[in-house]
Amino acid sequence: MQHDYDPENIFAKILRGEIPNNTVLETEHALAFRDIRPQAPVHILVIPKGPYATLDHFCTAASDAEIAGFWRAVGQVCEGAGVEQGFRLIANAREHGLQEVPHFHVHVLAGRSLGPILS
Ligand code: IU
Repeated sequence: MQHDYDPENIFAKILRGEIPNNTVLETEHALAFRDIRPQAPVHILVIPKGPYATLDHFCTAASDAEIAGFWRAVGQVCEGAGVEQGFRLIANAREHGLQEVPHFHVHVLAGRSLGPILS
């Protein structure tokens, strides 16, 4: 599958320092920051630093070091403050996944009971 990446998307601008963000964690391969429209008391987005549009793009095209570094950062966020009672990860992709920002990101939601998503 061909994966296109738009370098002008908002998260690319955040990574280039062109737009401010509320950083929670920054590592060699990942940036974690607070969502501007939080859906839970804890709503953190974790993004890889490389130019990947979706989870499938990232997991098929990124290096092992990038993949390991990214998921290690997700793990650190999921051990952070406010996540002790559990969390949910969401990764939306493309049109049917209602992905708004075309730079791969994982939502970490926590801080309240999140309710069922599958019935
Ligand atoms: P989605 O998975 O692409 O649908 O989610 C994008 C998220 O990015 C969404 O929750 C927005 O509130 C969030 N966001 C942000 O944190 N900062 C921004 O400048 C923009 C979107 I635009």
